[in-house]
Amino acid sequence: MSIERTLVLIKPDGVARNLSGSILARIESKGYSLVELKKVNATRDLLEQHYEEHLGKPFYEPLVEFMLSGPVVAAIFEGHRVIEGFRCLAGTTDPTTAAPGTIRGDFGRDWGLAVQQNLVHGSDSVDSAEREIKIWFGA
Ligand code: DAT
Ligand code: MG
Repeated sequence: MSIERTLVLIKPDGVARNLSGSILARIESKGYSLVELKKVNATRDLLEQHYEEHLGKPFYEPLVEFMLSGPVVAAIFEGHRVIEGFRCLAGTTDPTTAAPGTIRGDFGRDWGLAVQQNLVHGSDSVDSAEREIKIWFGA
């Protein structure tokens, strides 16, 4: 068994469209356990830490602005292989082509903006999960 924890964010588009409950229900239905949950207005400083790997990319500034545009829901989920499992449930980055049945594929699409508004974030490795959980929830 490899019990992991992952950071899940419901981005401002998901919160504004009242999809938080539906998204959290899908994660719980797959069998992962909710450890922590909060609604937050992120600060630029927090987002710059969270997205440091994307600094300098063309979508970086629109991404940070989008994440500042409204509250997000931050959650920690736990379970065996939850990092990979949640990313699979979320679907690929571009919501237009994310597979039907995934969160992004079912609820999202490309709105023609500078950044993909794709409803959710999930950590992509054990190291990122540990780093991101500290950023959003503290040690
Ligand atoms: P993911 O969220 O699937 O892990 P990522 O870490 O590569 O994707 O990028 C972070 C976010 O930045 C992503 O959820 C949406 C936005 N983004 C990524 N690539 C993009 C692109 N080519 N054009 C516009 N927005 C993009
Ligand atoms: Mg990522």
